Amino acid sequence: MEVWFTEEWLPGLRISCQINSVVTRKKTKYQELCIFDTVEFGRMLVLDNVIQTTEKDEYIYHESLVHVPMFFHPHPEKVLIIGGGDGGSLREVLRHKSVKEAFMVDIDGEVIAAAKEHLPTWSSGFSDPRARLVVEDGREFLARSRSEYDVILVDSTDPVGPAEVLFQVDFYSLASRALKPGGCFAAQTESPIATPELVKNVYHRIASCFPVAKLYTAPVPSYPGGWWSFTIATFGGDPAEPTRKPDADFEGVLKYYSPEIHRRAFVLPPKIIKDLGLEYASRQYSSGKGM
Ligand code: AG3
Repeated sequence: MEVWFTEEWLPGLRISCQINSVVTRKKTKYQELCIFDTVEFGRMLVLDNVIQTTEKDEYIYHESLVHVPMFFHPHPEKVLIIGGGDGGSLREVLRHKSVKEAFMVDIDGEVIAAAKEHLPTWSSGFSDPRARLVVEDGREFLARSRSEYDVILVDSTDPVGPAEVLFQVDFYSLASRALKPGGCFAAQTESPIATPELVKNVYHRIASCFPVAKLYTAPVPSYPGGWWSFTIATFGGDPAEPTRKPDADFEGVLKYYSPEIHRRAFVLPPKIIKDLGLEYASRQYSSGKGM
């Protein structure tokens, strides 16, 4: 008998994946957690029926979310990840040898426990002495921080349920206050194809709290529309231009990120620039300066 998992991407559009086995399935205090072994995407984490991360394409998402801000920052030492309980973002952060402490604050300790047990590819950083795992509401954690972090990353679920607060202006202004001068912020900001209105609103909320905010994208085949956005925000400088390259200060081999991909991730097609109201991006075109 064939078993399939289906996520509703949009009313009228679903994605289905055939499952080889159900690794675990439980109701946590916050959400329903499932880990499947799928035929095409390999191991997959699903929360409340929404695909969070898959073995096949997680490197594209995590390397994009993490390395664009981390290679923009000249010397990131103290990093905060909000969400990201599977560990994929933490794993990537810890590859930067400059990092002395990396906090991962997830509201759901059962996601962290399940990742430790069943998602070893993602959670390999949990045992690193620089890792600080905290089970708490990310907004509350942030509200206590002032000028503390070099980089803050938001690796959240979609803006429904527990993650809704992580998409509000109030949260972005707490993030801007929690960064050191010269710090930078990046968040996953949903699908420019499936939910452009949402991406537009979220981008502009972030942009209202920082002097510089830019949208960048990457293909993530298991997420709605297959194309995903991220927003990076800084207090100055152009985040599309990395200040460092992967070198001796970086551990291991990259699968998606390169300095070239970094710059190109910011190049957006005219329709997205217009639909999302990203005037800065068309100015870049018309000035003839490219990226
Ligand atoms: N966080 C982003 C997941 C969003 C997926 N949305 C969807 N499938 N509708 C993923 C966490 C990975 N560390």
